[in-house]
Amino acid sequence: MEDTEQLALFEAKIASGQKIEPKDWMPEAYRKQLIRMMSQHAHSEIVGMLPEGNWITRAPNLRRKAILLAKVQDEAGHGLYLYSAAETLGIDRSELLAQLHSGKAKYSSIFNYPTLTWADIGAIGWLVDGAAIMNQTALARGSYGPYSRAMVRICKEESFHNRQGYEIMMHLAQGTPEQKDMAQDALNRWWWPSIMMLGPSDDKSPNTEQLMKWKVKIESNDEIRERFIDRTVPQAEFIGLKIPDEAMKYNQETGHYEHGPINWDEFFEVIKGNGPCNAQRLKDRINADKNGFWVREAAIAYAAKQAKEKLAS
Ligand code: BYC
Repeated sequence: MEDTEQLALFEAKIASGQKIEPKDWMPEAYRKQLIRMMSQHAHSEIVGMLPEGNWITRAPNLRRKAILLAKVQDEAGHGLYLYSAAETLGIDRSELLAQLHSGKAKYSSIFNYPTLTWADIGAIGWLVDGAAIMNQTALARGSYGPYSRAMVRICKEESFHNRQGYEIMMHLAQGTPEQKDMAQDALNRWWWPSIMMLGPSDDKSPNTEQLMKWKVKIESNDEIRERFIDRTVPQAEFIGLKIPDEAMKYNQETGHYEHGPINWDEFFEVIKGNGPCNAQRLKDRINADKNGFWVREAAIAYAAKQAKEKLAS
């Protein structure tokens, strides 16, 4: 078939809500955009393990430690589903990881901020996983089959992460004055980066228009941000914490909260590599990759041995 005919078929499928599957014809730009977005997403999952992993040995009790261990392990699993889903587009995960390690590929801006206290672990679960779910429940309705299906399970796990984070914050907010201050301080530091992680405002987002036409993105960055803020502000009020935005107010007419100006200069600096922890995160990720080499090699050798034995039997 001619490309124009194939393009018409592809567009008709998307318009009728059918999924695009790996063996279906797709425009090269669609494939490239998906690889960009899905690999960034996968990288965010495994880089996101680093700031949380820092607190596994310092969790305040055994129960918290077990929960945090399980959460960090879940993030590795999310990376695994997403790299596998990205590979269906004809790229190898070793190439994707090489792009991450060389600094060519991005990962979420949010993980370039430090986790200074235990309350930061609560703030990440509540705010970062909370923002991620808002985005990912929309992505679960997206047009590329393997990505949208990966999102379904990821969202279920992120909902649990979100609750565990909020529960940490609720506990601290009801604790001693020092604990409440710690929770408020974590909220002060994580609020703005969390609302920025949903991507630049729509007027500064070059990819949104095309991605929405292809139904890869179902909602724009600002639409998702609005939903996240509407859901989160009452949660902060409920546990007696204050959103660090003097301009934040509820608009009775629209039924939405209005926020103060977002520091997009900071966001663009962070995604250029100049955030507080970019260099550290990349260094730690590269080390994790090197230190895990023997594990991957042993796993491949074991799988090959098993396959050989199966053939021989
Ligand atoms: N960080 O045109 P735009 C998690 C880039 S992890 C860095 O709006 P798009 C978790 C963007 O790539 C969840 N870069 O882009 C894990 C583009 O640059 P390039 C992470 C960002 O794609 C462990 C430029 O800015 N979630 O939950 O239409 C522990 C212009 O942006 C960011 C995902 O990755 C950012 N925040 O929309 C705990 C979701 N935002 O590539 C929790 C998947 C924008 O053209 N991704 N940029 O050079 C998406 O949904 C979309 O890619 C975004 C951006 C909404 C993030």
